[in-house]
Amino acid sequence: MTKFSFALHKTDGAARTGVISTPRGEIRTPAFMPVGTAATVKAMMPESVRATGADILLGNTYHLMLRPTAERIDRLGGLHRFMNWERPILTDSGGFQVMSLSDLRKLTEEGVTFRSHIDGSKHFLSPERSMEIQRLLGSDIVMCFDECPALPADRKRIAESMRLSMRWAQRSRDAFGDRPGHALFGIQQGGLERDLREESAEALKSIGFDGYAIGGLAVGEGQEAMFATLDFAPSQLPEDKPRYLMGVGKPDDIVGAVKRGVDMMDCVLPSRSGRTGQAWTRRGQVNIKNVRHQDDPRPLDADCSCPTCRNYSRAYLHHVYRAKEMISGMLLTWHNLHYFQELMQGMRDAIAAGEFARFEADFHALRAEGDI
Ligand code: PRF
Ligand code: ZN
Repeated sequence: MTKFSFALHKTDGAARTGVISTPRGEIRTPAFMPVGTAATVKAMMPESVRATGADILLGNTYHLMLRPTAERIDRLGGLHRFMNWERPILTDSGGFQVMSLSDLRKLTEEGVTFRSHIDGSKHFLSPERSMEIQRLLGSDIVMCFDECPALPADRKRIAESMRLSMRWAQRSRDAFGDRPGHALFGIQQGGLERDLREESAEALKSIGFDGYAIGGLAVGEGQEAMFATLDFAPSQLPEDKPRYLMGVGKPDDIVGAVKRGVDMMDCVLPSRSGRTGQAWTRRGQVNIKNVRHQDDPRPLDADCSCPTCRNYSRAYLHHVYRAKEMISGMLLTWHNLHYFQELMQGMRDAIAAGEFARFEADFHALRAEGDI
């Protein structure tokens, strides 16, 4: 059986390209993971998600434990079977979503008690319970249970939270056990501070993980501060293991993160903004709601090969958005996911060719031209 492994093929500056091998298939890096929170990438069939170029999806412990529950998904054959996606799935551990979505949270050394945002029912998550849920789901890449303060926060709060997350990382490792073919990723915390990030990286490395995430960024600090942190954080983590920047981001965030040594990312942006009338293209954003599109026979992006751009006009996309037709979210999400995956493929090719600097310059130059 294929075990979980990571092969680094080429580096260009700090940027890296390679392949993660799992029993459910390969993940080409740098990789963008579409978000399938509730066992669906909203508005997309799984085969369509694959057609955009995705190698792996992200699922959420928090949402699935509340509805339809991990035990039910297990009885029905696991998350892959349940949602009809046979390729790799990474699941987030729940702590971050509890903090951002649930009501009435109570955090202790043991774990976190909270009320569901759906029906107010009471639940408990701990490193041990999160590992159990992610095992019941059948997740290929399991995330440690962690906690992360929104920024700005004071240094003392960030340090204490990071140290709690490191104790939880050890408990996650112990509870995960030895599961060949499945991976457990540690999550670095420590806000924007180099020494706290270093302390966190050392703690994780001494426990030992199959991959290492950079958590606690894109939580209100802004792109400049995030990039300043990414100037040192990836190099504090092992070179021979995948590095995953959680919850990032916009196309320019993604390019900047890859430039600084990140291998994996996830974000709701392409799917969520597809449902609110926002399209992302190589020339920048298009707001399909705008009346200027109502008589426009051109595609969203004449250079895009996705089904939306090959077959539909801006006028049609504008109309179905205005008419609140379901196909609106479907067509824009497909285009957005296609664009994000094409961006990743472009970066993988550029790194392999030793031309990442040129890729980055072209990326910014085309967006600066404007007039889309
Ligand atoms: N931890 C976990 N999930 C996350 C984050 C984190 O810090 C973030 C921060 N951007 C997004 N998702 N477990
Ligand atoms: Zn398109």
